[in-house]
Formats: sequence, C-alpha cells, structure tokens
Amino acid sequence: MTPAAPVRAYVAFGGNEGDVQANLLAAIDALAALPGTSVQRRSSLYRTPAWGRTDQPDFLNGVVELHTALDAHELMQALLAVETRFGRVRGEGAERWGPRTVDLDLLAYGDEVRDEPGLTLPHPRLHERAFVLVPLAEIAPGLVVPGRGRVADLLAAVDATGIEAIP
Ligand code: PH2
Ligand code: MG
Ligand code: MG
Repeated sequence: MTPAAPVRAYVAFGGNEGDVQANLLAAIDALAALPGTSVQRRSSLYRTPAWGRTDQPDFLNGVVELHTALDAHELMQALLAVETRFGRVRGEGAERWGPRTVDLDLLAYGDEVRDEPGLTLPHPRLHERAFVLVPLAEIAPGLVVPGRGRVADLLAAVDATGIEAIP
C-alpha cells in the first residue's frame, strides 16, 4: 500500500570499490528519481575506516533524508535495484561486510518498527556504527530512533576515531 502523505526516511550509503564517489553521487540521483520521492538533505561524504572486516580499503559513507510516497517494502526493493544497477554483487561471491561498490541501507522509515523477512526497521545495527551516526548526526541530530534514542546521544556513545569529512 502506498501511504497518503510522504514519509521521511533515512538511507545510509557507502562503498569502497571502483569510482566510489562518482557511483555514490549517481546512486543518490537515482534515489531522487524514484517515483514519489525527493532527496531533502544529504550529509557530507566521509572517509571511514572499514568496520566489521578491517582488511579492506576505507569506505566513503554518508546519509540522505528522503521524502517518499513509496511504502517501506517498495522503498527497500528500490534500494536493492539501485545497488544492482551500480554493480553491487550479492549472494555467492559476495562476502559479509566485504568490499562493495554501492551499499544502500534503509535506516529508518518514519517511526516504523518492524521485523520482517528482508525488512527490519529501524536498521538493527545503526546505533553501533559510527560511519552511519556521524553523517546522520550532521543532518538529523535530534532524530529519535525508535527504541534507541536521539541520534546525537547515540553518536556520543560510539568511537568515531578516523572518520573524516572529505572536502
Ligand atoms: N559497510 C559494511 C561493512 N563495513 N565499514 C564502513 N566504514 N562503512 C561501511 O559502509 C561498511 C563497513 C557492510 O555494509
Ligand atoms: Mg546493505
Ligand atoms: Mg551496509
């Protein structure tokens, strides 16, 4: 079902393979071109040390705020389609937390809390990832993540060492 009024959603983007900056900016343009969807804000781009699996190149990361008439599942499907268009490989041959061209993660969709196959909201690991919280705090420090708290407070509780905005 398509919601009546646009919903505010936050999407984290990142990558560390190929022409990362060009791909990420093109992927954001692709988000802005989704039906009923606009990009309201975009954080700076940040160079971030690889998290989870550290034997890989640094990432570029950032966050966008969308207004969208797509429902959460439609938006999720659209994010996966954009990832694929920008060369993301999933399934066999792709490693968990390994290198990637463009990764788009749905962080929050309005105030929705759900845990369904392929769709967990808010994103279950967002509160522990400085590479998400630094850009999110730049554009939405007062956002309250359902069940987790205010973004600025979440950021204060993680180690953001080595994360730098790129000029
Ligand atoms: N994404 C991962 C795993 N590790 N590290 C950083 N710095 N940035 C990411 O976007 C990232 C990561 C899996 O999606
Ligand atoms: Mg992802
Ligand atoms: Mg990710």
